[in-house]
Amino acid sequence: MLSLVKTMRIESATFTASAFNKGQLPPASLPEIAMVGRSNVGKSSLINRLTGRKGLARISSTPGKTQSINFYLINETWHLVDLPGYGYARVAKSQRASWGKLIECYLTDRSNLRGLVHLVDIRHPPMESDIVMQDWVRSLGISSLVVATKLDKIPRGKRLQHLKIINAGLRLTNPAIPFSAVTGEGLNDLTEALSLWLQ
Ligand SMILES: Nc1nc2c(ncn2[C@@H]2O[C@H](COP(=O)(O)OP(=O)(O)O)[C@@H](O)[C@H]2O)c(=O)[nH]1
Ligand SMILES: [Mg+2]
Repeated sequence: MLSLVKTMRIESATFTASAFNKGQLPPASLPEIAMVGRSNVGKSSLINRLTGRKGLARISSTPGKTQSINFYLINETWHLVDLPGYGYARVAKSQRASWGKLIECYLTDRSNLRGLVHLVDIRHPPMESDIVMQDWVRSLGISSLVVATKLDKIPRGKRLQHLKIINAGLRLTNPAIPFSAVTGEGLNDLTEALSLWLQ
């Protein structure tokens, strides 16, 4: 089907700010699209693939590294926002609580938030923390979509089955977008969805 949406081209992408607490959040003046998901699910990799800038967001093999909310200015007009990973057990409890609080602050009180991309790993059924996050986002009335990451790690013949489990587990009405930061599969569907939010 011919798409009616003119998919955005990302001409420029620059890191603008990190916020470790509510007071450090930049003014809510530009439209924002945020990424949320468990530690290590592939948020930074998705941001780098989406923007075509390999080193823009730090990719870490050590889960639980990103403690801040990171803001990236796209095309001088909107912010892509990388939220701290949730659900990683091996960090200090006090630290975990403060990340939770920061995500909560952001998601409950950000007037310029146009949409939230919720990332889950296509290899596994949604975890309890993913289900809680999805239900909470829905209850807040935030526009959201789910991206199933690391598509390249699942053989083609098994992908549909994995997606079904994710769609059912999170009780999605709009199915998850399968995505690979390695191959770029799913990138067009994702950018099209983001373009709609930014219109
Ligand atoms: N094969 C594969 N690996 C990925 C993909 N996305 C992320 N990874 C890997 O998963 C790990 C965590 O990625 P990262 O983007 O830092 O996750 P974050 O903690 O959610 O920001 C890194 O080792 C990445 O190279 C993907 O689409 N395919
Ligand atoms: Mg990251």
